[in-house]
Amino acid sequence: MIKAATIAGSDASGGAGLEADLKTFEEYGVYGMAAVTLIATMDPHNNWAHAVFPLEEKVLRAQLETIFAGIGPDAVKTGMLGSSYAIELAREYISAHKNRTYVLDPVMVCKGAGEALHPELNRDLEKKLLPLCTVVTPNLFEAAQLAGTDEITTKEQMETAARIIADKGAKNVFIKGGSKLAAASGLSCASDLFYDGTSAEFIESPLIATEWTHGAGCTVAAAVTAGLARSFSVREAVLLAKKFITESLSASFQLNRWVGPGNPSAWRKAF
Ligand code: PXL
Repeated sequence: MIKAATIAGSDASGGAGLEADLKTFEEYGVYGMAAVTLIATMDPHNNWAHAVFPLEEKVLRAQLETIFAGIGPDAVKTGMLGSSYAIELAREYISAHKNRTYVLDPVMVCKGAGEALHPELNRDLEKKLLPLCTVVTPNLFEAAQLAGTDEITTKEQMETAARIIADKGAKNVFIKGGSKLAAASGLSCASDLFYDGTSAEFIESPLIATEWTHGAGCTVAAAVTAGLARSFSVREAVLLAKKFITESLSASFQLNRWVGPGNPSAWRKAF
């Protein structure tokens, strides 16, 4: 059995975080494991305000022992880490793992825009995890943070950021421009950028008109992870992940008045 692990936060609403990762792994026929870094909750009595409850360092270490020493994943993904000890533990276990296929989803924000959740951790993540990863999957906000550039609103700026991020140690960079880039630069398609350290390639899909995109970033990165676990090349894994998220978002739905996720099972009908 092919196995993948996610080191990520739990999203109690089920659409993002490790819940999205495990659903996606399952769709790829990959056995999923999870080390929970924190639990994110949303308050229905206070306009869906987010709260984050980190798990203790020893609880995270015990889970990583289970997964890495006890089993051994074919690929690993990190999502929301939320503390400097979670970043350090991820570095320790991933760098010691002999089969190091690692997707770094540098989760800094929940909604793909706005203020970084833990700005003080961004540098730590860049120093300790970026040089370890097979591919990093930032959205536009995270790409600008990692590259140290101004806000990214054009394809040219995306390409510049990808080159800077690769220079900082990432072997491959996949920037999720998606609907945000389309809105910022008036495009009619969802454009993402794949950069393999040598050449940059825009990967485009029709823009899906939905506001229910919760968890889309996590799902894309999890799909890349599962593809790599199945021994696809990085480019193949990225191309398939793009198809996967397009189907998922085509079947997105509203959960309540605040939030709605994609549906990762939608590709069963499409392929
Ligand atoms: O979509 C980013 C994200 C990642 N991880 C967790 C989250 C969210 C957004 O809500 O809750 C646990």
